[in-house]
Amino acid sequence: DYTPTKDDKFSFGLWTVGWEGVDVFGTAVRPKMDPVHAVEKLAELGAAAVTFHDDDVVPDDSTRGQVLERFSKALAETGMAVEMMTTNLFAHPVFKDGGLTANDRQVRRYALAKVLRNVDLAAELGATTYVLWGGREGAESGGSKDVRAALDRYKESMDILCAYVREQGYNIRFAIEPKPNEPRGDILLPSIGHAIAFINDLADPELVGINPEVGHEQMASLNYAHGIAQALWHGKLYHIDLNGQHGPRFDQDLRFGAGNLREAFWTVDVLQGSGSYPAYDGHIHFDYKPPRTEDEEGVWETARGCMRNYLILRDKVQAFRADPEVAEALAAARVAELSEPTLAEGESLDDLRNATYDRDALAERGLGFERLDQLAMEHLLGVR
Ligand code: GLT
Ligand code: MN
Ligand code: MN
Ligand code: MN
Repeated sequence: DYTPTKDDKFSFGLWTVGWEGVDVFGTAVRPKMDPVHAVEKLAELGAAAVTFHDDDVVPDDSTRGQVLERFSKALAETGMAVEMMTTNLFAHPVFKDGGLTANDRQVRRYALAKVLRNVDLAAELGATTYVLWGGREGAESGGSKDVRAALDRYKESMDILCAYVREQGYNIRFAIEPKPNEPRGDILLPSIGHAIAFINDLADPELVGINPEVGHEQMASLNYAHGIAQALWHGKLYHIDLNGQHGPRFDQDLRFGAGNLREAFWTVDVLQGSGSYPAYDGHIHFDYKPPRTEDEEGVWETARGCMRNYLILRDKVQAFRADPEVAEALAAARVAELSEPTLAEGESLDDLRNATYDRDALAERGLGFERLDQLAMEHLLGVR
């Protein structure tokens, strides 16, 4: 009946259900939510873990210890884990030109110190992933940001953070979250591909992967399911932010399954291990915003919806993959043939060059992709 349990490994950012609804055009529509209440409620709904920014939970003042104690007690009582933590390097005005890549060196030093302090907290709470979303790392105009210098500074910080985690012996990996724009006009590391290329130039690339968000890739008209498949291929999918988005427009952060439902289906297919590839085994993490129209009951409805939609889609994907007619259509579409090396073992380039190819006959063959896609659609529509 699509009721989640802890084995499903669902996880929520505390800033998601806790979003008060402040947007560019309006003030808060919901009161502040006590993080302890959010943990209790999410546990009751079947989630296994929460994630948060330092500022979502722990104030930067003398009450820090006390607040943490109360929060840890709630985690223990509900059996909820903290699987990921992150740093708020975007809300305070000090970060108006970014954190780790701000032009102002003092701001960069402050930002790095803020991350370091919370990496300690993440280790203490048992989080194994530390996310860096650089929403303010970017520019609105051409001359204001020396992109190559900014990347030098980004790398400098990541190298310092990796060395620190090694030194302390923490069981933590970093995950960079790409986004093309919003709040900055143009954000650095705007897509999955940009981020992976950057990571490969770090001193300790093994410690750094990515945390791609559905809507962020779709804002750039990119295919999320393809994006995470490539990230898995590189061994870089360290974490995920699932949500919903209606194509390229402002960041909607809808609940998972809303917006581009077909891409949600293929996303779950990739995460479940499509074809011969292994499944993603991290937490199924939701990063969305309950729309401003909702009161608290509506907020829990959206949280329930994220998990139910994942479970329903998981069912649909499994049924699709188990359907004999789908197996036939896959064979007709030569999908498995793509796993055969183009040059067989022992073959020379001359074998390849000297073979005869009946170009017209090859060109004539249809691929039958539409039949395969129609079958997927019918599973998704619930008529198969
Ligand atoms: C912010 C952003 C998200 C990021 C969060 C992590 S913060 O809500 O919109 O996409 O994942 O820093
Ligand atoms: Mn996100
Ligand atoms: Mn988003
Ligand atoms: Mn968001």
